[in-house]
Amino acid sequence: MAYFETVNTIKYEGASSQNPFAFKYYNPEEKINGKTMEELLRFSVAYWHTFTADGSDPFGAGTAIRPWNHLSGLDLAKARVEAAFELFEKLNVPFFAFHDVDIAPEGSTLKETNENQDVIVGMIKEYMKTSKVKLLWNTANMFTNQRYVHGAATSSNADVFAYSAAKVKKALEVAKDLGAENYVFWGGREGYETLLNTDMKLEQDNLARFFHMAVDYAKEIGLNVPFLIEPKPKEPTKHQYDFDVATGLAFLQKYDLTDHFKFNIEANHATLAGHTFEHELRTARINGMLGSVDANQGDTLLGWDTDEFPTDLYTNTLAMYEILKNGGLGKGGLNFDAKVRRGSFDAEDLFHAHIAGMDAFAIGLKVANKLIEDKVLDGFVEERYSSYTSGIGLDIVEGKTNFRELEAYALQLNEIKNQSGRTERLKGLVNQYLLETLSGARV
Ligand code: XUL
Ligand code: CO
Repeated sequence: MAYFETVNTIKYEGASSQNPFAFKYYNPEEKINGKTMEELLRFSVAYWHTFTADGSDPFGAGTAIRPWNHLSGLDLAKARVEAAFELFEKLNVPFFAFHDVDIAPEGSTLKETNENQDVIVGMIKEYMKTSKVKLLWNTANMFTNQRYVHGAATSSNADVFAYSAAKVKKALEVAKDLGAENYVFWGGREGYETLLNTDMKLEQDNLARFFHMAVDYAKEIGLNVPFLIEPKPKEPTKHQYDFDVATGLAFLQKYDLTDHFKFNIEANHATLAGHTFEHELRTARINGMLGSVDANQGDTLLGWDTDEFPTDLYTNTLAMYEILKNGGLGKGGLNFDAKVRRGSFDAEDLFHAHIAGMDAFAIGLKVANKLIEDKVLDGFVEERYSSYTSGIGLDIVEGKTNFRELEAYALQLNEIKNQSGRTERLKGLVNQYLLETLSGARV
């Protein structure tokens, strides 16, 4: 049975196409520096937003019209798998990602929940035998159920810690079974509401203990994939422990976990933390910790995680700039942790949304690649820091000087001459590259 009957396979038709169900810029086979767009962008569909969510928000009921709405329980879960593989194929995406509870309903006991998982994982495995789509990552949802009211691995209740361990144990087995490329930890409730009732040190020590146990178990079952921490500053907690990349990195360093973990960086989480998306990507990149990306965007007028499809060309360009500078995403990908707006309730909107996001990232890739090829920013940055390539600057970076020598040097300086940072000139150049790449004037 077809769930999306009105939509055929989405093909690349080029920028002049007027077909709403065609890619205008994303051409999976087009090569950029020897690699195809498909290999460089590694797009992934988020199961939870696309198949499980119903368009409800804290103020209103679900609006999404989906061909599986009349079903429930395991029948619903099975229909979603069928629909998912139809959509993956029609969009020609190479990856998908899910939480345990997205794919199968929770039972009344942990044992029953695991049995439900087994049924659906078995079905997904069958589909994966004949489909090219792979699992970018899976994760355990340890935030929706009431039991996580005080957190999961950072709960004040040791029974919840144990239950959470059982959930991640199962999810790691699923990752192994389905050949996942990564495993993600998003600590939605690993934080606090008020310090008045919180033993912050014990909670953070316990989180580290939990991660070490996960590393040990993965080793035991032969699951050799990067573990990814997904930082977010808040929501649903007031303060989430892995606030941003810098905070997460300090945590991983303190608890000797850097060998096993990298970061899954989400654009909307970056902006909630008061950073740009590219800041978080850069912080991870320069520390060798960029693992994967949750591709979406927020809204500057809204102070929460709106998870919109990433259509902002400027931001996507700067994001792709960091990703290319990183030498790509390795085993990571661009996972659309993004949902159609509540008013976009038709099933076909799922296609429009992904097409818009994929095209927008393809543009970002092309522009970023040109900026790098022409050394537009690199050339400027190199020149800007050239004082560190000779004389006193070289002594500083080579660790060959000290305060006494630097004072002697400063005392004989008659004048300090700075150079303009040229912010506006560079912003203008990025715009020029964007427009010229889009119009085909710069190829
Ligand atoms: C929540 C969020 C999650 C993670 C996976 O803000 O981003 O969906 O990506 O748990
Ligand atoms: Co996310």
